[in-house]
Amino acid sequence: MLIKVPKASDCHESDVTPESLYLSRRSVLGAAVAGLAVSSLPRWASADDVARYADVEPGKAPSWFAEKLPSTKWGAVNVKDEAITPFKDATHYNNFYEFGTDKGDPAANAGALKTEPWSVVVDGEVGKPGRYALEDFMKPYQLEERIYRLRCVEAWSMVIPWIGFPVSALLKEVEPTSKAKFIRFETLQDPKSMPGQRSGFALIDWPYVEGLRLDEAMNPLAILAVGMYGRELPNQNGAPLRLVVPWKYGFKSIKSIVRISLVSEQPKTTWQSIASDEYGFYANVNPTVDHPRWTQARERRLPSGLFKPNVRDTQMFNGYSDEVASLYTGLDLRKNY
Ligand SMILES: Nc1nc2c(c(=O)[nH]1)N[C@H]1C(S)=C(S)[C@@H](COP(=O)(O)O)O[C@H]1N2
Ligand SMILES: [Mo]
Repeated sequence: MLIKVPKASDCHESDVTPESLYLSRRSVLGAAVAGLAVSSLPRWASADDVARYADVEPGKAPSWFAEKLPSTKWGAVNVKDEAITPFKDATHYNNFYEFGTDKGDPAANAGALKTEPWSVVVDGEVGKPGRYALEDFMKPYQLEERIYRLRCVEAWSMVIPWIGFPVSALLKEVEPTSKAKFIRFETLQDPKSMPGQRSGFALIDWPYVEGLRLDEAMNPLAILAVGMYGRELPNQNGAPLRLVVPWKYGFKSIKSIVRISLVSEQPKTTWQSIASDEYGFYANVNPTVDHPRWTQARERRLPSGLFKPNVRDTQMFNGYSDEVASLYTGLDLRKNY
């Protein structure tokens, strides 16, 4: 990716929101106070959540989304002691090359993306292939909130509260055959609404493609997200359906998915095809394997100013070693980056 990395300084902890701050926010009551449309807040939202989501712009969630919002608060694994990234940063500092290569381009341009109606094709090595309208595709799944770190290969990171369901639940539903070894995802291709796909910037061979080994996809941390910050996904974050694999660099978390295929061969993925010496198929977050052009030992946790950079050490598997390290026993992570 085409980036400048500010010089990393020592890690400091100012980005951890003190417990006392959350406690003092308990007095904040009612969604209206926060300017949030009541309908866009999850049922479980507490006064704390109202404060935490204070800058969230209300969405226009389709009815199936509101009906499926989780009734219990947290999923199994969450970032507990790190502040959630403000909604404004999470929605205005994006990588979504279909809408342009600048960080502000997706927010500026993704409004043109039509996410309703939306259909998803499931094909390949599955017992139950099909093309589904999104609301039908979603029927079997219970939504839950997962607060995950997101670490971009460009050495910045965020903490985002997603709403989604495990990829494993999808796999159970579509019944992979014994030949299925990988799962492949494809983003919408629509040059009419995606200026990046019609520009002369022909680095990417559209559509954007990503993939996982089947056992990685089965890991409970891997989710398909349909929402964030208590509302449906903003277009620039990959509406209406995206992958989130928090132990891997952000480019694995493919946005605006229209096709999910179970395949026997390792798929050719977008960034690996562009520069295989810089971006691998695995793309596990690994502070000990540097990108050829910059270190991966540290990261800027957004928001982070040029004059007051918020830098922290990058963790192996982005802090999810307990959950995922066993997927890679015996694999040389230096070769399989
Ligand atoms: N289709 C598509 N998916 C994509 C990208 C993209 O350019 N196109 N960028 C990836 C990269 S590099 C990152 S870091 C994350 C960013 O997700 P966010 O904007 O929601 O933070 O999306 C990933 N998914
Ligand atoms: Mo990224």
